[in-house]
Amino acid sequence: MATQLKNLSDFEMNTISDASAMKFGIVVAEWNKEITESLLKGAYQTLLKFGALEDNIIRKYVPGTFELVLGAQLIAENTDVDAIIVLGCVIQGETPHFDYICQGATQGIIELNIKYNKPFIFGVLTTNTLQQAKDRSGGKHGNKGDEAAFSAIQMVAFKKSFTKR
Ligand code: DLZ
Repeated sequence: MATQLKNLSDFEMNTISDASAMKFGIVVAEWNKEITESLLKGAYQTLLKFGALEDNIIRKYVPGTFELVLGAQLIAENTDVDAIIVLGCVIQGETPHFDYICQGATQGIIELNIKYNKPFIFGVLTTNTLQQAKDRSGGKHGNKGDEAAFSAIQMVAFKKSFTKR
């Protein structure tokens, strides 16, 4: 689990599928925008690096991580994307608010995966400090946005591998 052991941007080049025929949605929380814009940059550039076309990537913003679930559901219902990546950053404060937002977002994303039978990828940083978030959004531990994009490509390829002939 600990990210000290793994850089979030590390991957085996030859294990990632070609994304040129895939369509993606990305929902970005505006809370902690400095961090979430870096997550978006990582995710977007990684999708392009593996062949995704700019015209096949939809980006939408919501106010905070709590709204990511509805944002992702609305993309699923109104577009034909193959996968949706949600990007957010929740930083521990003085009250239990952190736990409620994280619990709501995680449970909501799990339910969307099952309801729509398509990948909804959890690219949300949940950290104790702003520095930990910086370290994981293009800093010394890599970029969770990159990791979310790899996972989206791999899950779309996984789903397509079951297509009936
Ligand atoms: C209210 C709130 C707080 C305290 N902290 C964060 C945070 O660290 N990261 C984040 O993405 N959003 C936070 N929010 C906003 C909630 O996600 C949500 O937008 C509001 O509670 C309105 O529903």
